[in-house]
Amino acid sequence: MAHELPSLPYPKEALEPHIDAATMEIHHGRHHKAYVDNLNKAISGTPLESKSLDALLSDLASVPDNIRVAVRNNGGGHWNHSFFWRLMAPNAGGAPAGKLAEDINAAFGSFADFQAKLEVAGIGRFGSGWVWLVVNGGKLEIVSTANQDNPLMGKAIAGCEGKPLLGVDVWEHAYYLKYQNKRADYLKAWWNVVNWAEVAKNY
Ligand code: MN3
Repeated sequence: MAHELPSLPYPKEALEPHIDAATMEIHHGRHHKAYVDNLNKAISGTPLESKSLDALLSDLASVPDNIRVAVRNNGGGHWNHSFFWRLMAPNAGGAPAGKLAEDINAAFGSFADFQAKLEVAGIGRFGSGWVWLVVNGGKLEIVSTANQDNPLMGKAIAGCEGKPLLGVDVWEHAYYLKYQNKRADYLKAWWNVVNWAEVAKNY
């Protein structure tokens, strides 16, 4: 079955003023849609059509050479954005609770230290990519990937591994309309929309 663009779990203006409606509309309706369409085009007529997206991305080595880059970029783009929309919510933000909060404090020193480290990783990603909180071998880690790579792809391809709990898109298309070149301001604002209940569910 063909991959499908998921609906946004809230209206496009719901994350205002932190993430503007125009950015959400273009990001979801054009960028994410293009990843879905191009993934479907790449795997059309191949046995990969019946594989789940997670299975495709965690075994890119088995994808034929001639479509591997297309599957990596567009399959990664589809996965990353489907994950990203659910990590945000209106009237969200604040701080995590429970075991997730305790483990973040243990791994990074404090919630504020965790936020600072994630912002540094996001600012430090040259060009386009993502910054992630993952659990890897039972430990929480902050990692980043280029382009539409993600930790599911594994160390050999993405340069990191682990189960993503949270991911922030640091491509310019995620923030340029409102924040222009100020990625640091976007990352600071993003804390106001993070849906900690969803992050905890991923944990
Ligand atoms: Mn994006």
